[in-house]
Amino acid sequence: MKHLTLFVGALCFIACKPTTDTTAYPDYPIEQVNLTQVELTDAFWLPRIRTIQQTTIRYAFGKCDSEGRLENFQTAARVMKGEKGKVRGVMPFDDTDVYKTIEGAAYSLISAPDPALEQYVDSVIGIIALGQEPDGYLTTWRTIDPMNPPAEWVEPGERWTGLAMSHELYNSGHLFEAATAHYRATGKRNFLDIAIRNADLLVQVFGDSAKYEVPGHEIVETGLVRLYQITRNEAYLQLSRKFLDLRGDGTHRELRGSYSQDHLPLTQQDEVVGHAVRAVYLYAGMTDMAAISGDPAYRNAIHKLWENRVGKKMYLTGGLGARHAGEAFGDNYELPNLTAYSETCAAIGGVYWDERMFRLTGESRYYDVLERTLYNALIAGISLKGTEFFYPNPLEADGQYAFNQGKKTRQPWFDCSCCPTNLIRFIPYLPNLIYATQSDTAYVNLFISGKADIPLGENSLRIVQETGYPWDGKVNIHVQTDKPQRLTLKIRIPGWALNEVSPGGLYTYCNEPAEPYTLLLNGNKVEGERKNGYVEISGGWTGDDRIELNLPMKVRLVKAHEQIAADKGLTALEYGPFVYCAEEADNSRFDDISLSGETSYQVEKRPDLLGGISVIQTETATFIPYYAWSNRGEGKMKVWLKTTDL
Ligand code: FUB
Ligand code: ZN
Repeated sequence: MKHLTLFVGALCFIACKPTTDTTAYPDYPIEQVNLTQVELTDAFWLPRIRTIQQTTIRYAFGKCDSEGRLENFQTAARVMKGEKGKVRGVMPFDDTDVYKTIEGAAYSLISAPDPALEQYVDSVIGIIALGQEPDGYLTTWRTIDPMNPPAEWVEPGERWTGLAMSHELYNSGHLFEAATAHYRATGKRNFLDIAIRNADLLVQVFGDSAKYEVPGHEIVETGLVRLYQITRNEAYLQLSRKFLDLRGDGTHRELRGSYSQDHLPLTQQDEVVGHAVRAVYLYAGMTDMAAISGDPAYRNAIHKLWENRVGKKMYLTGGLGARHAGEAFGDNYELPNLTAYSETCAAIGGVYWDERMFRLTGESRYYDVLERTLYNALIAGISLKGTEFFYPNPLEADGQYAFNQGKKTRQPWFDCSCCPTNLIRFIPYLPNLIYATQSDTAYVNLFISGKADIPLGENSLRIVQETGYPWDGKVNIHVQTDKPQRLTLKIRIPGWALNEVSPGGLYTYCNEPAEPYTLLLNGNKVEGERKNGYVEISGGWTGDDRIELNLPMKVRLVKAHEQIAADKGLTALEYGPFVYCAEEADNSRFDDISLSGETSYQVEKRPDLLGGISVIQTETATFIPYYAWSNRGEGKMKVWLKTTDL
């Protein structure tokens, strides 16, 4: 049965009025400025968000339909009525692709209202409701045919059997994340009520004091918190906390080991380990708990984990996960390039974690890593057209190794399509990450053109950003208030503009920096110390003030820590927030490319190439931003290159 109708209407990128209380994360000291308040005009991000809205969401719903993900909900309904049924698809978490596509659609509906899309989403939610059991249980494969799971690595049996791999709680987690996003976007309860019925069942089953189970693939922890933040039902928060507290505690159950971050109590963990996506979702959940409960043990642990990640286990691109085996983090400094895993989902999870760390601490270093991931490992995951994807994101391709689920280039979809649908849910969510507030302080964290109406207690602030970032380092920020006001504005100065590749010293720049940044307020230079990475402008705003930030951009050469064996004797190129690479398509003598401190590196704008990029040009080679590679078919690629004199 075909469910898909065309739904993309006219886009009208206006900031719409929130239909519900959209106060996000009231439990963190710092709050996001919700995307309902932000209207983008940005030349880099707006086209990308539009591509997701106009192409990728429609495409993914089509795949969910043609590959049986929607049908599974209907089959589950028939099975509940006594008929026999067969599961379609090969993953126990295929249901989540439907949820995640709704989540992306919901965020997109806030910035671009589209009644046809909203109606289509409602019809999909109606189909999901069919597959929910009367007591709230919702995992279609188990309802349809519990003795015949879709994959051989899933244990057959009744509900909750083999939780380590069954993905029943992972399915719930994505359900909660998507349903809360949909409720915030539309004010409708249809999806939220499905989530609440499911969460109430989880509370009943897993909240029981005699139950000592922990989820397999984490995400239900953050999902429950999101649901708590909307419903204020403390049972959801308590269950999330219980899942965290039980992990790694072998008193009542057999531990699953480090693949599942289940080898030590979480508050004693200090090394990021195991399945990378599971891990970063877990650490985001721990950060929620540190913020909400204020428990210093969780706070202490997440700081140590974060330092380990960025100081010893992160790719230059922000990518996470060194090993294909187990889709996992490697040992400290184990960061191979050709065989890097760096799953797109892990980059996205890393960003979700970084953003929480910022809201907990107010330190810009978390945004430095977030930005590095965003412009490199994360957007590399999707093609310029929006319909081809990477699952792993290696930093080298030799034209031989089929790194992307058996292919040497991007693929239109996967049997396990976690990465495409994660991009769908993340990219339209991005406007939430540009600004933040704390009492009478507003933070500018990302440089993205657009307008934002920023509530600050009794007051409010309108910010208009105009910038050519990330290709250009000049940012004009127009600050408007209704009347003169005393407020503080904190503007993030990116680490790359301060000669720091990333916190923790895993990578360092090895050529001369550009000129220092400058910041002018109404034409006058703003001097003074940065605090926590921010230039702070406090005091009386006149109602109409202009800030000009200039982040001089220059081609930078980067070296890796000497303990990263894979990068020994090699150097990489960066320009602004971008990591660059050499791709065979631009370089006929690809195998001869080398870098040197003496080489002259020219930056050239190429509006005609790869959707409009700046290339770095030397006498013998052309380099493109890493995110743009593999949009011209198979071929070789390298981020780290032989270096003659550095
Ligand atoms: O298990 C669900 C998702 O599938 C994981 O997050 C990905 O790593 C992929 O294995
Ligand atoms: Zn994935």
